[in-house]
Amino acid sequence: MKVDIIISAGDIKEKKVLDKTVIVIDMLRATSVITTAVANGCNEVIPLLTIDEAMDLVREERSRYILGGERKALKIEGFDCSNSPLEYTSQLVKGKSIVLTTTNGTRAIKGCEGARNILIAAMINGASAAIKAAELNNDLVIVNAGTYDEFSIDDFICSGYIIDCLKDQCDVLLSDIATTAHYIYKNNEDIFGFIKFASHYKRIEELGLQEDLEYCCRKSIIDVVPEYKDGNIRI
Ligand code: 3SL
Ligand code: MG
Repeated sequence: MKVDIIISAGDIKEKKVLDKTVIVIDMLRATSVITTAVANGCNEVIPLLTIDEAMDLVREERSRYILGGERKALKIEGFDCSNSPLEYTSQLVKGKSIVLTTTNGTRAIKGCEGARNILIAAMINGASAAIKAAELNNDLVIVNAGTYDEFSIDDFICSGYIIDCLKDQCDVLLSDIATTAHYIYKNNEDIFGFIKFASHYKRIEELGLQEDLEYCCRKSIIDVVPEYKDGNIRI
């Protein structure tokens, strides 16, 4: 299986993802939110690009939905939840549809339309995402959401972790960037220690969200792998 990496939502090219398996990563924090919400029993997550689209969708049946997401890492006015995975408890999300709009993560997911399978992953479900990708037995592109169209250390090292898990499952042919991500991970397996260098880590820390950072760095504590298909994310 060939494995490649795209470094930000702004770098996705249709021909690179077409008919491939894609794993989308925004470990800080959108794909950690989605994985947690799905594992905690929500019906679906609907990723949308804009606040207006999200508001319009929930207007008629407000109680069916949880509106979640962020702009500049902060909760959006009129929304129920911000983009903290710890808010998406089973008590809150069970049986609900979550409408999510975030700066980079939801854009990365929607940007991969055209891929054969679009898996959602983070550190917290990395091993299961690798197993699922191996089962799909198709060339793999790991799409990093990145931060404001720039390379992001956090998503890159998470890619390295998933590649490491994938190597236990099947033979892989890594592109140069995938080899680099794996090398970085093997030399920095303490994710929490390493992502301190990421600019987005500093932003989340400034907001006092230390618990989010610790949670998002945990390895493979969840075994579900959400998949985006026809506008919805489900198991
Ligand atoms: O950019 C995104 O999609 C978010 O995950 C960023 S934040 O961590 O919520 O600020
Ligand atoms: Mg991010």
